Amino acid sequence: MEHDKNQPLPVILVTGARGQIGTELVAALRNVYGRKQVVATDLHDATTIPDQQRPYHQLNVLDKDELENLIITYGVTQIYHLAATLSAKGEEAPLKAWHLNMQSLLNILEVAKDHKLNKVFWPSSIAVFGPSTARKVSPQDALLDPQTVYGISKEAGEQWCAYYREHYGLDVRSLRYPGLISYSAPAGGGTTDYAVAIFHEALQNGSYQCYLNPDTALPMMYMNDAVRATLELMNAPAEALKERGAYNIGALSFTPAQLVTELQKHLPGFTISYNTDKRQAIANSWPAGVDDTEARQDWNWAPEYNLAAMTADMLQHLAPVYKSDSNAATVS
Ligand code: VAH
Repeated sequence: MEHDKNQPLPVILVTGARGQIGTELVAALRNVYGRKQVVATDLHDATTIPDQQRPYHQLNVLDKDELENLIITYGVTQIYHLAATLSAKGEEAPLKAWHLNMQSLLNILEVAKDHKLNKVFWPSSIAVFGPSTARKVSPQDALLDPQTVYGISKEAGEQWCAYYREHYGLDVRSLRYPGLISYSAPAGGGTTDYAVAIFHEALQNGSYQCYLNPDTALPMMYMNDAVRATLELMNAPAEALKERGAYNIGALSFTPAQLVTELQKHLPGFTISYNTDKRQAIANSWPAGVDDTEARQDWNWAPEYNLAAMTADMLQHLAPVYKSDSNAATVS
């Protein structure tokens, strides 16, 4: 994607910039608009950030005054608000997760309204779905009946984003991300994290113990597709976007057993074992896949990575990381 030279360059603030999505989204945004146009923020101390990853500011998204100060200082015109507590970690401290996920979003929506920002992106999740579509394919207009605090916060967040769009004319856009798989940053506290950890464990130890049953199908997506979907949604003409809530977007649906079979094509000696934990109940409440017809119709969404392509790309990037490790498996 390229910036339309007839448009002024945006100044984009990203929260949660050091997270799994943020790490890649910041890089993609800087590639399109230039490094200095993207202000990365997260909880990490700024002294730990290398120069080539600046501008960076330490920011607690619950600190509305500091958020507003950064918006004024940099002349921010867009916000990508990624900071949140994910599904599994959220169940360990429900009210803390609710407070972080909701108050941070309300802070973002308020300052975006007050400073008349052009656009806001906020990720929802397939975690908004629950028993009414559990283990099936969730349509865009399915009943939202989340069973986790994270999912409840995403359902409420979708409603708040629609409220600010309808009452204040704020251009807030959102995607219901499936489980995301990437090599550049670890997943952080989600139920789908196994699909990232399995690659690291396969290369480092040649084996992995999966906390979900082998036949638990979940909607998944390679991060390259998720980042492209985000940029394409944010650059779509506003009048094309007909959904009041967040858009379903789909790419893959696979079980741990199917991922293992694909991995073993490259790592024949890789072995798997299964020992389910509380995350199985969360996965059981989620759909096996999503229907993303509306995203394909409204803004031409189309995934590019299937399971084979994702697995090959993950191993190509991660194998060198573990190559020096004597126990590491060799990728065929
Ligand atoms: C989680 N990775 O597992 C996130 C995601 C659909 C799952 O929202 O909580």
